[in-house]
Amino acid sequence: MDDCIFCKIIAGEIPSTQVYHDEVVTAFLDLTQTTPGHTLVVPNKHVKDIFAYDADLASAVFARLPKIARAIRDSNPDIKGMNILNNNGEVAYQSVFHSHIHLVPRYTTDDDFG
Ligand code: DGP
Repeated sequence: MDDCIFCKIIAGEIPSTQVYHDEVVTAFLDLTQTTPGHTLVVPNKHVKDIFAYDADLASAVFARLPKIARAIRDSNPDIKGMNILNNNGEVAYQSVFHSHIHLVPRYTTDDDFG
């Protein structure tokens, strides 16, 4: 998609801090860094949202999450957990309309912990 910011990131036309890439997904740091290490896992194929996935793409994308999540966790001993989130549609707070899964590392030092 010509005007899709995530397609441009995947193509290397816009810089990002990439943490993982293979033939199915690209993972890069979210600009907003809700917590340090906040990562987006994005299908290389442009799909708007979860409603546009077929079963094969869903299997391929979601099967990669544990490996990427472990790599993020293992990068920092202070990461003790992780929120995994996926927004679909404007009413669900999706703001970039190329499907993506948020991996948000959680720390015992997070402000709201405890
Ligand atoms: P969502 O609201 O679920 O659609 O999340 C979109 C996320 O994308 C949001 O947390 C910020 C992030 N984002 C938007 N533009 C860029 C960008 O150009 N680069 C990176 N790395 N992240 C972006």
